[in-house]
Amino acid sequence: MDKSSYFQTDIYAITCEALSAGRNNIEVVQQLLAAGVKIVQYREKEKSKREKYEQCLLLSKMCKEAKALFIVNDDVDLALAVQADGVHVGQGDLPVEVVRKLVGMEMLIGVSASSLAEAEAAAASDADYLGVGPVFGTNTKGDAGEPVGLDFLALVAARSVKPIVAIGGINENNILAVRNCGVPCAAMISALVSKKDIIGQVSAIRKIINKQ
Ligand code: 3NM
Repeated sequence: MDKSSYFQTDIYAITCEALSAGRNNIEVVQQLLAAGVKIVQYREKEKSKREKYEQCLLLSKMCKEAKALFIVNDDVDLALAVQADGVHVGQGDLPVEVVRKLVGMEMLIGVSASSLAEAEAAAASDADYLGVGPVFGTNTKGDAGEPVGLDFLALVAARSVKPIVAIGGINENNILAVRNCGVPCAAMISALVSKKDIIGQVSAIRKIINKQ
């Protein structure tokens, strides 16, 4: 599968060990991959670079074996060191054109956008996809800002020639509304990693999507 067609898949899972009900990121990603999730982002705010590196080395290998994309949040050096498929940067990180110079042409670059100006800049940049949010309120990211809402998501989706990943407060109760905005791919942290039965949760979400 061409790398950018992964963003037509339904679920973009993001790690967060602190929300993972006592499990580590490796155990959680094992479950996500067993559930058939095809995009995994490593996002970990509470570990040293060395600890993140050790986890990412293993996760990168696990994702390759499962034919899932492995994307590293923020750390361009970490993404390069573990030969990740992609790196995701926010508005406060290095500019996309600088990231592109560092990672070369092969690696996917995702960039977060929460306003039309940011979405337009991302569209004109070397980014491969846009993360748009927070769509709904979320407790997972303290500085996520006010929700952008579904109308905004639909507007950005209609204008964008690049794939969009919706993020922020998405769960089994609102994922259909997200998809109805023309955005097939939803990023989720708490709605996945905090569940005891991750495989069951992914299958419940997919049942909802497939009933559409
Ligand atoms: N980025 P949950 S919202 C990591 O709006 C992140 O860019 C956001 O976690 C953005 O699925 C967010 O638990 C947190 O709401 C998403």
